[in-house]
Amino acid sequence: MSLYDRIPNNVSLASDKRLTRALEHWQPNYMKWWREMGPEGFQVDDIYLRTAVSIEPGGWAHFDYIKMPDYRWGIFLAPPEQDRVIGFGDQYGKPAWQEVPGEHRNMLRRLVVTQGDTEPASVEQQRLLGHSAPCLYDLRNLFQVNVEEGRHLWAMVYLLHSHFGRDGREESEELLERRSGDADKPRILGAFNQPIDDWLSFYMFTTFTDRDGKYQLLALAESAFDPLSRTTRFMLTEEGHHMFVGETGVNRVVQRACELMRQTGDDDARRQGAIDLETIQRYINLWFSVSLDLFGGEISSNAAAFFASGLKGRATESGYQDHLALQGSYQVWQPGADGWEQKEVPLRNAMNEILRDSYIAESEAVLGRWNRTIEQFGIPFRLRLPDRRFHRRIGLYGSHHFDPWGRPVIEEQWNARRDEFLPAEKDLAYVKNLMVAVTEPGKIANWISRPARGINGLPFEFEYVRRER
Ligand code: BYC
Ligand code: FE
Ligand code: FE
Repeated sequence: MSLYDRIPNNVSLASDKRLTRALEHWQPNYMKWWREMGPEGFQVDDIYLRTAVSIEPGGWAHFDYIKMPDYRWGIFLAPPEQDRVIGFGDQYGKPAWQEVPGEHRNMLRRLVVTQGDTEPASVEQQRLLGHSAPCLYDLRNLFQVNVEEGRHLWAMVYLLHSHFGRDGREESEELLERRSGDADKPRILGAFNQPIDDWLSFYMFTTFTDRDGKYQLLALAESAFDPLSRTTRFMLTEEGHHMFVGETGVNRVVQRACELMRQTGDDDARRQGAIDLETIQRYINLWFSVSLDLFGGEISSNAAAFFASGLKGRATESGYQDHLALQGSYQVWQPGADGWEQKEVPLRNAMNEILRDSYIAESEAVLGRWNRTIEQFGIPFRLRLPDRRFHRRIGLYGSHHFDPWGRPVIEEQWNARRDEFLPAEKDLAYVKNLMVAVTEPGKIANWISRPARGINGLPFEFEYVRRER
């Protein structure tokens, strides 16, 4: 099979010789990376996966058993919008660009590379989880997320190869060379170097970190660079499933803890082999805070430049009145003459914070749904999001300590109370200890509830992963 038969696409790959040649060179390196750094131990098994084979509504939901290395990583752009114009910034109202303007080339390449880098990073972070899946349904969902993140890498590499020439080809190779958590060649952004060693971390990551992905993609979908806008719009259609896996995953862990506490009358969920709500709270504190860092600094001249030049907008620009954002200002809590105070920041410099606000609002809604589950069991405990200042490394709050309510704490207090706020060694060890693979169809580990329904209308008992014996 020729390359363009193997790569489902709507970018006329068959007639684009230059792009085909570039991808032909890159693809074997990608496969080498996938075998080395992709899901360990499951490369020869049959997985019931969904493959996007076209952008038509039906072409999307093609389900079949497939071995992961045979997955058809495709290149898809959302359909072109006729006469699309730039929706914000200094070029507001002018025609969107089909090519990269020379003066924005470096900034744009950096955005594409940063976005692209997160995709393989997440696959690397999750590569050992298959060995401890609570059931075949979750195992399959992990792999579905992994192959789609692989496809997201293809999406960014497509942009690099078709619009950034030799630099783009070099960057594409480097995307396969950096490694999550590596001391010498780490991934670019903080959260993508954080280990994901247990399934609760995986559900937290797909709830909170994939949701950063959603908001960053929404902001890039506004881009004046039309190929980036169309690529990210198609990626967004996949993000929904990743966040679903995360949110329902955490919800099932919460549900199981409540169920066991109610059934046995024992308030100590751990004694029943579940994950206690306090530990779940500490995991939320960790993953929400590292994901908040992904929005960058509160006051950012980079963000202002991205906005001014039309490279990156706000999530859903059409929801705003003023697309120039030259006039207004934004209140940011920052160090002043007499300690911390609210101070105004020119709107364009606050774009990271504005995007973070939309993200926090949506995350609150997720917490509301988890709390409804707890409420249904009549248990008074409530989960909550930590304050945005808590446990930050990037931005204004990164060099200070705050408790989960956002109150400043001195270093000494922070050290004394750290294990109350964030997963402690003994929490991680407890959770890790629960992580034992359950591979029999229809069975599930004790610490998590069954999902409400299976995949593609199939029952929970379906054999979503068939191990090669
Ligand atoms: N870690 O002006 P500032 C996804 C750097 S997730 C390390 O405040 P800026 C996915 C920054 O680079 C979505 N470094 O920030 C999810 C800058 O460095 P320089 C990924 C950081 O530039 C799950 C300096 O600090 N997409 O898709 O406005 C699974 C000052 O920066 C971090 C994108 O990120 C950090 N957290 O914003 C799979 C979209 N934050 O210039 C996939 C593309 C900041 O001093 N990227 N720095 O060397 C961007 O839009 C921007 O690069 C950022 C940073 C929003 C990330
Ligand atoms: Fe992604
Ligand atoms: Fe994702």
